[in-house]
Amino acid sequence: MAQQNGKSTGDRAHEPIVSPYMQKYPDPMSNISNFKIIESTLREGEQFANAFFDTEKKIEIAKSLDEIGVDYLELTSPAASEQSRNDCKAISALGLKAKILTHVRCHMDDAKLAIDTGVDGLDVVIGTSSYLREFSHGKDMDYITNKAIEVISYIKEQGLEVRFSTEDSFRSDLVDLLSIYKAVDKIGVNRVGIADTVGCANPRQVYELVRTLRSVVSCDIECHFHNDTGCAIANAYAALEAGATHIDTSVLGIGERNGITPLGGLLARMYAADKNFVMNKYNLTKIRDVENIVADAVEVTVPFNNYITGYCAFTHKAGIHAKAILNNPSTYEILKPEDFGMSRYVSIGHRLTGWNAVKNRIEQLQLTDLKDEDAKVVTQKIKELADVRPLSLDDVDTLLRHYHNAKNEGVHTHFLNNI
Ligand code: AKG
Repeated sequence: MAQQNGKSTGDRAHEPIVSPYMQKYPDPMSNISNFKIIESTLREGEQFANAFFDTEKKIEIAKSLDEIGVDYLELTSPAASEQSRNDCKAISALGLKAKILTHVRCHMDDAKLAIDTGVDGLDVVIGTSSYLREFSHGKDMDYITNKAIEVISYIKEQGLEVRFSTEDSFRSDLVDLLSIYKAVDKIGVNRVGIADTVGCANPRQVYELVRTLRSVVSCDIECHFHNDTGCAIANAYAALEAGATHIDTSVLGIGERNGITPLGGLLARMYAADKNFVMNKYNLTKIRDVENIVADAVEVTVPFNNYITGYCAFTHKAGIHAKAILNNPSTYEILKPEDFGMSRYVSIGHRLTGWNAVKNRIEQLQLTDLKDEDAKVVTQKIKELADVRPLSLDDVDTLLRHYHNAKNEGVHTHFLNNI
């Protein structure tokens, strides 16, 4: 870390019993307190530019995600390659708590191949926007609907769970979408999927589409959001509010282009909405482990401002913030770092520092002879020095210790004047 910090000791004695961030009134449409995660690092994540996961790495990631308690793992199609097919078999045979899905084109050959791998279910997809119909597969809506019915019926006959999704949903014709979802709902598909394939949707559009769809189908609704315009988490939240039941995520959000809704970011958002639900269902302290595994595997560093695990996610700097945080962390935190296996830091070696934070460091160092007045004069000295360059925690500690010794010898004023 570029900046060294002192750990705070604040408590939450005055924390309200009911979280102020929760939905205030019951909303029968909303699933923010009842949703499932389809974790797609081993499918969408494989589409990230740097990704290459060998079987061993896939198993390590799968087990790590299973420890968090995600509901499903989605794997690359067995039609992609021989190794992808073997990996579907290997992960299905692990006996994880999460259900195993693989993601296939809306095609009988792919469906047959996938069923033979031992997965629990198939996520079937086909493009429905005019872009994809014209420039990708070249099929019209009648063909797509008939093919969807054939493939879904076959998968159901084999006793597997099946989801049908329209790729590029937000640039597809609404009447086309609702007609095909209605048709597949009628034959008993388990879920329909909405995909913001190009990351063009905003939360309001998501809310409207999911809400409309909710009134048309009785099956579950899964949503998949790309993050090209920075809305992937907000869109997932809006989808759940509108009645979606399942959200696709990947670790660190990795995926095609700049990826999709990140697992950690979604869990942070949902924790703020319903902490009890999220904490009872998911092991939040394991997020950092899986992020480190994936970051390492795809040769990226976890971003400094990453949700929850970024190095400054729980670092407080400004003197006013530090004072309040030390009295009660809820003043400037909606996420409790301990709930995620993380620690809070109060940064003190800079010119924005305040004497309360310095006093807190004095207490941590057990320099009990130093009083408030001492903390105030040393704070002034830190500010003076930090106007030239930021100080490390070591620098601050050394200053405090030397000041403490100088005070015991009665020469502390002289000491400070001569630095
Ligand atoms: C996308 O459309 O971006 C996908 O990756 C497919 C999503 C889906 O299967 O719903």
